[in-house]
Amino acid sequence: MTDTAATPNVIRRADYAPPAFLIDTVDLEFDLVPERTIVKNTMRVRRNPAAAHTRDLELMGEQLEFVSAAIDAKPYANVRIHEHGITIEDVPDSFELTLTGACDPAANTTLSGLYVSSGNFFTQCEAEGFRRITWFLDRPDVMATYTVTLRADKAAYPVLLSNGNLVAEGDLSDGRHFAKWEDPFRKPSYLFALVAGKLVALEERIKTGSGTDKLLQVWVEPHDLDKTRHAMDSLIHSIRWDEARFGLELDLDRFMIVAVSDFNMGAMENKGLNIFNTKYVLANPETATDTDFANIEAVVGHEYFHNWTGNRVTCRDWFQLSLKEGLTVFRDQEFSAAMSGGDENAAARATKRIEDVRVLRQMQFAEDAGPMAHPVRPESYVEINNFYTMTVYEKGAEVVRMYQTLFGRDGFRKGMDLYFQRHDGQAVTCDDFRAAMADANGRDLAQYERWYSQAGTPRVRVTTRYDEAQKRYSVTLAQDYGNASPAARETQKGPLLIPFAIGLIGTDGTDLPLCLEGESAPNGTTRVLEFTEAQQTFTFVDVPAKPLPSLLRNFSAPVIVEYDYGNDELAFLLAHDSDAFNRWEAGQRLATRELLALAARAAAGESLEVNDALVDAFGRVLNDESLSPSFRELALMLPSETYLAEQMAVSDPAAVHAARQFVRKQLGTVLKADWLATFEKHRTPGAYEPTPEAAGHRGLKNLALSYLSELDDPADAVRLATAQYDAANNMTDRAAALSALLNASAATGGDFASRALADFYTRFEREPLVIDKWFALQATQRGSAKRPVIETVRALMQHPAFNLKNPNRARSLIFSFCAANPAQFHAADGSGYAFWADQVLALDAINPQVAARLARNLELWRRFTPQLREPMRAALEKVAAGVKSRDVREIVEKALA
Ligand code: B3K
Ligand code: ZN
Repeated sequence: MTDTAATPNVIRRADYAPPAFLIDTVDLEFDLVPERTIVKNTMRVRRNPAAAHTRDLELMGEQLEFVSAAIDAKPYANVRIHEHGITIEDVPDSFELTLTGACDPAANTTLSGLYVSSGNFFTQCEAEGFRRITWFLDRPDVMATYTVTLRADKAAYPVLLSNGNLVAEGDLSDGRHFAKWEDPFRKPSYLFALVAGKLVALEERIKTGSGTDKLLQVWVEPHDLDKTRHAMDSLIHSIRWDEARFGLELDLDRFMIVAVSDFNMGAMENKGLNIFNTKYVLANPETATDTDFANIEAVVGHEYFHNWTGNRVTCRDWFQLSLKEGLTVFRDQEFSAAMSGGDENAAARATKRIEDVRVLRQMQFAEDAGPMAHPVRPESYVEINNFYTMTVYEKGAEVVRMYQTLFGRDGFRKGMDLYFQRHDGQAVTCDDFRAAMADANGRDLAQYERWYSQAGTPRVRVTTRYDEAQKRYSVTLAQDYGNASPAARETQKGPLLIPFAIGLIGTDGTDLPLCLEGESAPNGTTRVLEFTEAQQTFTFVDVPAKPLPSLLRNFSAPVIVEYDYGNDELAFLLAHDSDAFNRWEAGQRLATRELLALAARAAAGESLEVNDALVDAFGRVLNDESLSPSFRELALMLPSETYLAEQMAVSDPAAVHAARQFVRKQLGTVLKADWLATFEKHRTPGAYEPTPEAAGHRGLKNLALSYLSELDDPADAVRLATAQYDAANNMTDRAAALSALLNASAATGGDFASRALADFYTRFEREPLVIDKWFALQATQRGSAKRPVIETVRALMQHPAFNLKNPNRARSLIFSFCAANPAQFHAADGSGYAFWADQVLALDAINPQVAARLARNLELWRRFTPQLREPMRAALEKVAAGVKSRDVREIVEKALA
């Protein structure tokens, strides 16, 4: 069933060779039956003039039953079927090949290839799922035009969809019907899709910039039609934004989004037929939180933007994955910033930036520190699905963003225009993208290649010197890779081109005009220094008094900055920096420093006491009405336990938890009156609106509630949360209230949550995405010595609504506990790790891609305290001994190596 391989084969970028054959057209005919679907695949094949001659044609295929083969319509017997596909021996230079085979979608629990979910058919082909549907040159540099005919029982599958345009449909005998689709654009096989089943659509017709009519559809199961409006609006906004910002127009007459509840990831950009996890489509105020609404907008945008960055111009090979993913993440980040008002409003823009950087630092920096560390353009892989990573996506987006930081929006646009002018319709490389940026801007970007080829998180150490007599201020930057993991160190060759944005703040808190040595006049108050050497000094002249540096403004490069700020300086930056990102950053540095000091004391069994400077600084932010609510929410959120544990020389989750809870309780207690006032002030009465402003008020109000739930006497929090739970007209408030009740219960040993928890379940029993939240809230609750959360999780695994085969449900309970509840997961008795090993192995037999994600949860095991390291290693070894899939094997073998 699964991808077994005793010795995994390593695929290397250096071994790339063009395909021996090309396939120009593909004609697919499907007879859709859950247990045995017949696929007839007719291809025009020819030898590739750009490749060495081979006698045989090798096509990939997996889990397929062979039925027949024909060349130029005559049966052909010289074929060999094997584990990895089919060999068609001794073929002519140019021919029509017809292969007929069968697959079993009903038994396909991997959710790769053709599968059944809730009685409907769906496909997922990226990266290598097409070969589970039919034999093919299943690699992205083989691009063909597709015609697809779908035949199925009409009552069971009234809707039949594929890529492109519907060109024919009609009834057949025996209650069956058919639909024929043609996609006018050449595409790689990973962008193929079909959907068949009982679905309904929200439809909208729009005109795009050139005046062309387009049909937009969001397809869902009938009971979900009331949750499609936001996805449709997000799609329309995406189409408008891509026209305005990049001059890119929708190229098909019809664009479809389909929601499916069994899906391995977020969504998939199949040409004209995007398939989405329901989580990133379905929303109404009762079922979806503000975060869900924002995520839907971002993912709809992301997949839509792929139509140009990924589909029109695609990847030559999978090592180039960041060519489409990094670029498209950057595009969706810019889109979300614009939608939150960020094009006019710097504070709104900073909020989005802060959220993105938090994810990058917590997740991607951690990836860089472990055995899976790899460059944005990896050099090798065993299973490509393991390389849809934070590095390829999020660091990749930073690498794209830095072009814009260096060349400005206009220069970046010129580069994009040249990229499409040169490469539309092609399968290309990261080097091609860099060349377009370089040529459009008249720059040599040879050194910039290192951002693609070097792994690890760069560290920039900053020292400054003020020369009172000369009024000169010099800033010395030194770059290296700090304590990079061995996997990262192997790839490092030399210094990077780092765009380092800097400002200088005067004693009155305002920005100084900046004049670098050699310049005749000051130019702006933020400068992007091009830092290219291992060490470099930049000198500012005419600096009237010793300034305070604001470093790496707006996080202008994905690096760690080390500079010895004093606590008072950080408080000053938090109060005054004109760069909103760095205001937030100053608060985080202050909090991180304090929390790490407290964690060290907690680990040593010493008493804890919070520094007044931190409480004062947080109190000022809380009451600073000049700051937007969403910025205050972010600034008042302490760094996560996971992030803090990663900052320790030796990670100690229990000590981090003790320190962070202690500070939360102190902040809750000392600022109690302010939290209560904030809670009242930021209520959003009236009809729910998912706007960024309203979401900002709710976010700050609910943060106040969460701090209040930490108090020794949580009566206020319990009263407010209970009332909010009962009166809520939206999921954001209802879930936040339930979370506060769970927290107050854990903090005090009381039982304030059980009524609401039971109510929540019965109220939303028919809404799977809400029941996912019900599982996740319980899996991430604090728990206590009396009732460790693992017991709750084990009990919930027996709940009738739990289902390991549904990835969303597995993530809501198992992943939430293992990845989002570090203090409980890393219990000293190793019970969390034993649970993890059992679940990885159980999932491995069902769905290797999902199992491999969970498997990554222990990869940083060597960085933990010795007491935890041993049970972690034992759990990893247990998985290594029982693993079946190549996916999970690659992860655990790298972790143990
Ligand atoms: N391109 C898909 C991801 C496919 C993952 C395959 N394991 C979604 C996206 O990034 O838009
Ligand atoms: Zn993507």
